[in-house]
Amino acid sequence: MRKPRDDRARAQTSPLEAVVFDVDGTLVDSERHGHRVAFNEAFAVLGMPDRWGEEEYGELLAVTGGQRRLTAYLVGSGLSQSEAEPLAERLHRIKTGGFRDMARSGAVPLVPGVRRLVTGLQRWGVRLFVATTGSREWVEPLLDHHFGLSTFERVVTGADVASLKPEPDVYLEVLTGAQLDPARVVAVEDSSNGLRAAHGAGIACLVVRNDYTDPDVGDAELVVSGFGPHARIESGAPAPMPHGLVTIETLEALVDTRPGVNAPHPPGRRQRGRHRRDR
Ligand code: XBP
Ligand code: MG
Repeated sequence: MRKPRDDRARAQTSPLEAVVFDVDGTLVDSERHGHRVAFNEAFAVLGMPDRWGEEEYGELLAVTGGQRRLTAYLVGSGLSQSEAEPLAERLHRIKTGGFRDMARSGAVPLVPGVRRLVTGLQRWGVRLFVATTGSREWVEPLLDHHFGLSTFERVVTGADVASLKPEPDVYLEVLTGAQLDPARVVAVEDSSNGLRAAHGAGIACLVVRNDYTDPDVGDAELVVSGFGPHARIESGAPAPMPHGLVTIETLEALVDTRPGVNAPHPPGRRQRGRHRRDR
């Protein structure tokens, strides 16, 4: 693998200006033994018999945002919307406090190999951002514990936008806030909701699969089995992965296949084909 040259030189010559990382399932392995446990503990605190099993939780993840997930589950369990919403809010407040404590204590592990990629990108001078559906109350202590908050130029969470993934709002907020050209940005995600959000903002997307990743991610510029070493390309354009590692070279290869035109387009509708390179 190439040795880092002068960061400024590389950042200026690289087609990759910024990388936007999703949190749950991408930076951290947080759902099965983290959020799901915190939700079950919140049910117990309120004396409710509900417990989300590992398989059931994988299906519930189709709804992004813990409070929305709880509301949808409670309505699905027979409560009216007006009964479900306040209960979901109470449960989510308890859950968020519990997960924040887990995050602070180091009980939520990194996804294997992601630290190497983050520090490598940092060394090359690539700007780093976070775009998550999760709640700032636990997102910040979690990122601080693992990376130090200063690693990311901006952290956009679910509370900062009107609509959650798969809507593109969190990614659009990163782009506009940092005045980034989507053609020079790559998103790193683990779910079809995240993939659709990135594409809705006109950003190329690398999906790193985990055991909760749903099958509908074939639209991603690249799908890999992990960050490596020994990770495999599962679908998408061939991209360099030296020693089975996702590196800056892997991500640089994706900025040339961004979906559609430069400007972000309405969520859900993607123009296919290569984008105009008006640089
Ligand atoms: C995944 C989510 C979040 C978490 C739970 O977020 O949908 O809702 O499951 O966190 P990401 P909250 O975009 O990082 O994959 O309870 O705070 O929502
Ligand atoms: Mg995720």
